[in-house]
Amino acid sequence: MAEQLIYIDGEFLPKNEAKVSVFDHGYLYGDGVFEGIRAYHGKVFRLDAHIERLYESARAIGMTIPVGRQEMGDIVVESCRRNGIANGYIRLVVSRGVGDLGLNPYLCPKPTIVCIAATIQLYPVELYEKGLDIVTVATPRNHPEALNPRIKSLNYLNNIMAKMEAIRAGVQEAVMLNLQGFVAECTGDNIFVWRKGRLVTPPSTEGALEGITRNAVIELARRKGIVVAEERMSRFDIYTADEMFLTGTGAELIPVVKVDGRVIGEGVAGPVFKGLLEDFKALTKVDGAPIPGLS
Ligand code: PXG
Repeated sequence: MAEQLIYIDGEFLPKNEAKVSVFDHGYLYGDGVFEGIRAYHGKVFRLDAHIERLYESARAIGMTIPVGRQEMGDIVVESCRRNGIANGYIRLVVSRGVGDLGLNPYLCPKPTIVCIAATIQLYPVELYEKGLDIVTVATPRNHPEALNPRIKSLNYLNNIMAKMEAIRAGVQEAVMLNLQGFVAECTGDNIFVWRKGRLVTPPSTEGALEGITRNAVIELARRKGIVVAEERMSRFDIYTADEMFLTGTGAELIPVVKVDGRVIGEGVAGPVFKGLLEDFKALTKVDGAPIPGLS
């Protein structure tokens, strides 16, 4: 395959030349926002929703992205086209840009835009069949009035600390609670449980990112007549669930079969999960912004 080309501020550069300044506040302070996006079958899945969330995150941190939404969408599609990515993962990053060594973002004249079109494998492939064994961790999700989890910011330390706890405990993923002790989300995934005939997921006000995969799953479930509730959830609701699964652009849909040593449901990927996974796969075939020459 030809050398990977990375978009940086208006140019496509070969991978080994694609570099950002050490004075960029994305690097110095984690000051910036990003999106993780997937392409399936030559189409960028839910591109408009990702662009919308990126601009909302930017507004929330008081950063004006120097290109319009249409152009940003074109950057994503063109990054896929140039790299021959029909099925893959796109990382779109807008950082505060180059400034000096002080925190002050107003001294950064222009945000830096980077787009990487590549591939990703978040969890080992066999776990998509077998299901994850996960734990609740002590690190709480960020308080919304400190750094709102609805902002997809470059500041992932909160989630990274939680992920480290999970890995040190010998599992792949962490259930994160909010400061009130209610279930928020995992480190890079939203949480769903199937319990007493309803599909339940925490609302974004409990400390969850409003995931694009999550929203797609909610739509698909409702379309087939499943009752979906966005509802405050405690660990009790997880331990007593009939099924559990996670959703995210990186993870896609993955079953969870054990939490904190409790077997969830029958301890295998359940029928509600399997049905929704089929529907999700079908959706990725038809939904998305076409990549010229690849769709
Ligand atoms: N919560 C958090 C904290 C996330 O970071 C999600 C939920 C799911 O949202 P989407 O819109 O993707 O359905 C995310 C997304 C990675 C990786 O490299 C993480 C995400 C996406 C892609 C890759 O770990 N997280």
